[in-house]
Amino acid sequence: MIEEKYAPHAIESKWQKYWEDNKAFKTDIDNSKPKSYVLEMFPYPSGNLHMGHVRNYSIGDVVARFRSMNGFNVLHPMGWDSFGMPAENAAIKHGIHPAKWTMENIANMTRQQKELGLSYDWDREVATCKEDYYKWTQWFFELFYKRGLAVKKKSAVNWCDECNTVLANEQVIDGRCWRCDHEVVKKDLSQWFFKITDYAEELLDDLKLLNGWPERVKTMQKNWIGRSEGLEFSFDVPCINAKLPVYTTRPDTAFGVTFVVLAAEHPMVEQLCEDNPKADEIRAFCARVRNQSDIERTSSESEKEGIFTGKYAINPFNGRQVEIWVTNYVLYDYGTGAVMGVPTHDGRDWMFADKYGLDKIVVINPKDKELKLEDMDDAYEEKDGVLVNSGQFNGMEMHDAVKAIMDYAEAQGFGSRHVNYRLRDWLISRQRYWGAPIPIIYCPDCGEVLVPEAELPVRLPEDVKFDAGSVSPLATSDSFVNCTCPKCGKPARRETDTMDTFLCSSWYYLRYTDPKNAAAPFSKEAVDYWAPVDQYIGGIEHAILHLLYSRFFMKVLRDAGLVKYDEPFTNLLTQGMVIKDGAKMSKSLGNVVSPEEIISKYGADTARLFIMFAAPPERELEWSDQGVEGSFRFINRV
Ligand code: ANZ
Ligand code: ZN
Repeated sequence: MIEEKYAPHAIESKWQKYWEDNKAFKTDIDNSKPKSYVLEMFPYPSGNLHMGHVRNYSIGDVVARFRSMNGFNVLHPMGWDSFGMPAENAAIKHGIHPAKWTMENIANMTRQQKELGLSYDWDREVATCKEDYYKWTQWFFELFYKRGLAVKKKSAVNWCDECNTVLANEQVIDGRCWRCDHEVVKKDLSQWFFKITDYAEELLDDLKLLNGWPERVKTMQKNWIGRSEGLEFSFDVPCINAKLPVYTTRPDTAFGVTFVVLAAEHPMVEQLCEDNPKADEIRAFCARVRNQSDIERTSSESEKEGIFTGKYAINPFNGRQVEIWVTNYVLYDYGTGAVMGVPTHDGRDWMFADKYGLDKIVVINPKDKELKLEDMDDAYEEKDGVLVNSGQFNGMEMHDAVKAIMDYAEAQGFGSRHVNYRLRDWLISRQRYWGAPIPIIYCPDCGEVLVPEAELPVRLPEDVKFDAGSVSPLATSDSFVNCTCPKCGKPARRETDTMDTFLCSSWYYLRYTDPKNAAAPFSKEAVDYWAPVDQYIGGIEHAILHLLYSRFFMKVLRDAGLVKYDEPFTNLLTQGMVIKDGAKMSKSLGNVVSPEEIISKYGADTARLFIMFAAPPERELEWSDQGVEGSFRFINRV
């Protein structure tokens, strides 16, 4: 029988040993060859490889080998995104130190990767939880701090009660925690932020440089950054002798305003409560709204609620006096936190006006028809039509009117054109143990002080209580917390929060170019030769998070003179999921096929061949036992 001649395990272990002994995939700078940097997203060391990993690495391995056979000098490294919560949860549950748990998982997964026969230069392996790596993550924090891009500020932040930590906006998916799916609540806390919003415009504009990225990923980033152009202008509020600025993307509807609405957090609410018989009621309403989650407040189905303040504002376009309301559907941290209400042309305002019996005025007619309020059962939101009931702007086409009305507001001096972004600053502090400590010291006299570079890394302490609750476990270590101020030498305290692990993964692809450098995160020579990554391969779930943060890092590092490129990843391939019986392979569904099982039965080449041939890399791959057997028979014949 033919099958007896093909002995995958004997062949594979023989060659894997040869590759290992001879460092077959070791790479160095070679200026005589064109370089190619091929990279798969590094994994979190959960303990075992799953088929998604196998697919990811098989695709990368094919590209890397193909390029080196074509004469390129190929960099193809592997490493570990090894800070993060599962290690800490294992410590709480089973009393194992996170470092031990992590290192054991790395050892097991490395063995599995080697059994897959992947062509990595193992001399370049990095692990973000090791001191020689997180020293540089802290160094980057300090770089951002010195450039004014790392700031501590108090704000209403996303909090997960299940994970006992704050979350970045990017980690809140439909109002829920990205990790545990728990509903996220708001808490007023003082936290560290990276000012990614300073780069909003460039992050958006430079998407056009990314010809090698899937359109879908670029669209997701574009929507996340959310640039909008409009008019900011002020209503007069005579009763308190103040101006109330609003932001609108539809200045053409300015004559249709019948009320204005404030976010519950808006500072003017308190001013309007002075000498106001309804003050207690208004304050109670605001307190209730603040406790609502963002899903409750922003979803299009959710109930629009409000309370009339009893006070009025004057529309500067037509002198009309309109009621000032406080609502749950205006967000405080977008635009000015106040909105002009135009029920006839905005769906949310329509629902709100219906509920509270507020006036409606049509100011845009579709080109071919005259709108009558009595026939309308929803707002007319199309950006198409002609102005009516709008004074000197009547009869104008709406796009022309947008410009004319903005010009008018600017000429009259009560408004100006404005660009707004939906992107918010990146919240990077976490109340968790297993991450890189933030290298800051608080001195009673000197305030916030950076740990001197020569003292990095700030090491994770060992004498901590892992289940510290809502404070960082680092706060339970006296030997860690108590220190002396590097400036004045007086007793001081260390910051006890650690950094979001997405910070560790925002620069790992640069460390691979020079992984053992003890004097710098990487040398100029190495990074200039190898970067940027020519082909990046990973899952679509990182379309915003990791890929946006890495782009931001690259731009800051470029501005600091450390790299000479604008973008980290020239070409991006987002591989499809591996599914079985119509669903994503997952433990909870019980439809997992373990790579180890397939390899022990058929060998790694069969597994890799099947994965590469069963579907195009970007598409879903349906697992098929017959397909695997077919691949095995094919290799037998070869
Ligand atoms: C009046 C109006 C009339 C609006 C109309 C729309 C249609 P984007 O494109 O996302 O920037 N808005 C402004 N600030 C807000 C806040 N803090 N919370 C909730 N909504 C807010 O959307 C801008 C539009 O969203 C603005 O234009 C404003 O409503 C609303 F027929 O102003 B518009
Ligand atoms: Zn959570």
